[in-house]
Amino acid sequence: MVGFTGFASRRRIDPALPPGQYLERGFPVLSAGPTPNIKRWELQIATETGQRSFSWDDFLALPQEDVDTDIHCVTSWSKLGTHWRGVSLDTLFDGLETQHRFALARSYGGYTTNLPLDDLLGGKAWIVHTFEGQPLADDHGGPARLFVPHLYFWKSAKWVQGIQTMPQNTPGFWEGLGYHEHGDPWKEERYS
Ligand SMILES: Nc1nc2c(c(=O)[nH]1)N[C@H]1C(S)=C(S)[C@@H](COP(=O)(O)O)O[C@H]1N2
Ligand SMILES: [Mo]
Repeated sequence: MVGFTGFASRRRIDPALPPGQYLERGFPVLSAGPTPNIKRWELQIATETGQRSFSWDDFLALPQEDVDTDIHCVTSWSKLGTHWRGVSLDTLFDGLETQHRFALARSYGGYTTNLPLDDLLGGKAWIVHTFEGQPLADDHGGPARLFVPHLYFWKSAKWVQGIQTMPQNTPGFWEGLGYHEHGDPWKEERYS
């Protein structure tokens, strides 16, 4: 029956959609500023005890993982079954000690977002460079973005330049403007 294949019924019955989300088949671009012009890409991972930096070649030489998962934007769209490839944050933090419980990701262009370290480690977050088998497009954060799919997509900083651990949960860009410090889509942690 035609009526049961419509948007509203799909939204009601699809158990993969968190509350208040609708299914998006395209891939909207949401950027708070212009796409930065990155001349020489370098990634820095820093704690209070040490720092690692990776050139593009260093980064690609690390163990790569394929991630098949859903993504959820706080503006209410979700995409199901997306495919990404990149490096786990566990790999990037390997060998760095920290007592800190929080982290701030910062991007080329100045965007920042904060999150508990627990949400970055333990196989939950990556820095990805490939989407659906293609190099990540510039407007989606290419050449590489943070990817934290279990949280709302604003935590997935595009054009990521570095991740720094912090003793306190200092707000990033959207968090400072009233968005939730954590952002779990299943708990609808949209605003603070
Ligand atoms: N550097 C940077 N990263 C960012 C943003 C941004 O404005 N700048 N927007 C965030 C928000 S609010 C969302 S929903 C997603 C959007 O990613 P997309 O444009 O690839 O869909 O990127 C997040 N990462
Ligand atoms: Mo967003």
